[in-house]
Amino acid sequence: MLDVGLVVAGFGRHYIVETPEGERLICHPRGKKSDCVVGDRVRWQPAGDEGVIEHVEPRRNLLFRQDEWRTKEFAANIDQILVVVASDPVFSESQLARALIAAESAGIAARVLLNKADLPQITAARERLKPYAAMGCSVLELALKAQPDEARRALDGLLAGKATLVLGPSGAGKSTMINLLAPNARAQVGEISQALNSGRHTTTTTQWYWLDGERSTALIDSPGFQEFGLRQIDAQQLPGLMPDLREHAGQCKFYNCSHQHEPGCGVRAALERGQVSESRYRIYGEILQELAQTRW
Ligand SMILES: Nc1nc2c(ncn2[C@@H]2O[C@H](COP(=O)(O)OP(=O)(O)O)[C@@H](O)[C@H]2O)c(=O)[nH]1
Ligand SMILES: [Mg+2]
Ligand SMILES: [Zn+2]
Repeated sequence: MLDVGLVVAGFGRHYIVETPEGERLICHPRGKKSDCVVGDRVRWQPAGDEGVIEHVEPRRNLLFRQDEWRTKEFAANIDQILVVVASDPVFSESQLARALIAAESAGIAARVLLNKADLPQITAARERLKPYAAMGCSVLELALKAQPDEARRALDGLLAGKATLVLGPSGAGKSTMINLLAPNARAQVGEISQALNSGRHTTTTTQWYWLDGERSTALIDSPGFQEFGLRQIDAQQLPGLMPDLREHAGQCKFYNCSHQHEPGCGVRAALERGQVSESRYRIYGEILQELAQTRW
């Protein structure tokens, strides 16, 4: 009988696997293939001080991004995604939209945390997020650093008992949130990760943090928000993954309407009535064009 474990970090072909008892050790996949991601449940067996991963259990879900050249996984088996953006620095709406489309495509619930509510730029940021709230996406406004107690109270219930993948641009407040909710975060990354990380160019990799002693609530911090390729998505599926467009696509004259130039388009009619935002429609067009490009 092989031991079970949870992949809590990955560094190339080195993975950190956590045992049910909470111990962490370095594991390597058997053979050439290296197909584990953080959040995977694996079967492994000891090999000296380290371990060999023999088998990856079937995944409940997998969030990934794909550009023209490669696929990059964020994490597997997650309960929800929290996209953290801030009033300052100004966030890219395109990246936000892409993250939500990827979540929808993977069947994972997503919500938005708008951080730095204490800054005057909050008014403009709130305005930019209105179409998201209007299409049913939950937008939570907080000040993780300026009002940490209030932030903690707001987040505790949303996160309890779940594994939440935290995504967002640099400077939004992801580390602030992890340090607020997992005060021993640095210790959890631990010496193993630090050793594996030293000498590498990138110090940012996906990390799994437990927020409670019972190890029932987790935050997963993952880089890669900046280049959110969606090449895995079929162009025809795209409107169905954008709730505000989807709502009006049923009114189109043509069942395979691309909502670009066709007559009798329900989405463009909604755009004209102001029920679909200009920016969302523009982002849709940009992604559609990307997906229509031939692959090599
Ligand atoms: N004004 C303000 N600054 C914040 C708040 N939360 C975080 N910051 C600051 O924003 C900067 C970036 O935060 P950090 O957590 O490192 O962002 P990350 O790159 O997403 O991990 C830091 O200087 C934080 O102190 C907040 O609620 N209000
Ligand atoms: Mg950070
Ligand atoms: Zn249409």
